[in-house]
Amino acid sequence: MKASIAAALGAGIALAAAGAARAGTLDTVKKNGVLRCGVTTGLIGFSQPDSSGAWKGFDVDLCRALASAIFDDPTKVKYVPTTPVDRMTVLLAGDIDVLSRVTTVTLSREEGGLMFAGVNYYDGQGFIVRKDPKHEVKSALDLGGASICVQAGSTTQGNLVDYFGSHGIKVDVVTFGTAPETLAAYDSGRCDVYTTDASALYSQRLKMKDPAANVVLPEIISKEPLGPAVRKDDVAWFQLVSWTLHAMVDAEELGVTSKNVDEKLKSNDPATLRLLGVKGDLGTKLGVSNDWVVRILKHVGNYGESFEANLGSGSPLKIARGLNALWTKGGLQYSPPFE
Ligand SMILES: N[C@@H](CCC(=O)N[C@@H](CS)C(=O)NCC(=O)O)C(=O)O
Repeated sequence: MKASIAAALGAGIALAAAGAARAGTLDTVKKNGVLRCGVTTGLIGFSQPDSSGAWKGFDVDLCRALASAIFDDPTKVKYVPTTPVDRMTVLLAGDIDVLSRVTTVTLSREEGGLMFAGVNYYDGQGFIVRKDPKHEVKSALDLGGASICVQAGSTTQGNLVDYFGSHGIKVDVVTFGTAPETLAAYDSGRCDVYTTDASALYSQRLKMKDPAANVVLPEIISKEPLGPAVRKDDVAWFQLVSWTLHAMVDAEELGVTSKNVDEKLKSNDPATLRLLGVKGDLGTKLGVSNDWVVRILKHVGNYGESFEANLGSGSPLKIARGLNALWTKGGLQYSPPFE
């Protein structure tokens, strides 16, 4: 091995070790007795408090899964609402332990100090317009001259400029600081169009005066892989968050659910026994108990169960699995092996 390569590798290993030693997020969480999870200010299906004030949703389930793995108690979470503008500052300042809120994985965000632990939802940016029999809009390419409401601090704004700019179409972009303001502006007729991640359009449509009077256009103009983020300085914490996501996906693939997990402890499938910690010591090496995945599955469920309950057939959103189906069913959700 060349000396320069060896030196670079050595430096990398030293840096990783220093990072892991320095941050100790898992120890902080254990000491606090609660996980501080950054969520949205309210987005149905992903993170939204119910009528009793309890946070519910697909991104909330990741917080609950982590709390289950660490404390065997999904309620040991403090939810911290964040906006697209302040979410990264809040994480970098150490005010939350993990950010779990429809945030797109991008290089500049990682360069800015974040590390994404994976992708829990493959999304893309879409448009919603009011149905108008006199002036039917069938495509985003019909939107020349339209005013478009968009929330600041999102990838959405840049994609919009790129898309219409590259098609030589002039539009009027109107920016708002919060989701309720953006939605209210569109719903009251201030804008002709509302744009954000397609999943969020289905969610926000439920809050409109007359949801059925609005239609989502067919174009998806960007890639929005959404995932939980942590600070870049704690590799061990990053791995726990990352493998929590994987555990939920792997459980779905292996057919282990919240309902049958006890039975599956007696399975004769080696991959299932390793995932559930009956064989090996994968959990303790991550800093949690060996039955951490059993805890996640009992309290939260596998990836498919969480998807269906919050976003899919068991929810008001009725979003199809699409790209978020397992890789074995034509989608992109794929867990590396628990070995
Ligand atoms: N995925 C995009 C967009 C995220 C985003 O701004 N989503 C809006 C959709 S409505 C949102 O979550 N708003 C809720 C809030 O601000 O609390 C990003 O990471 O920039």
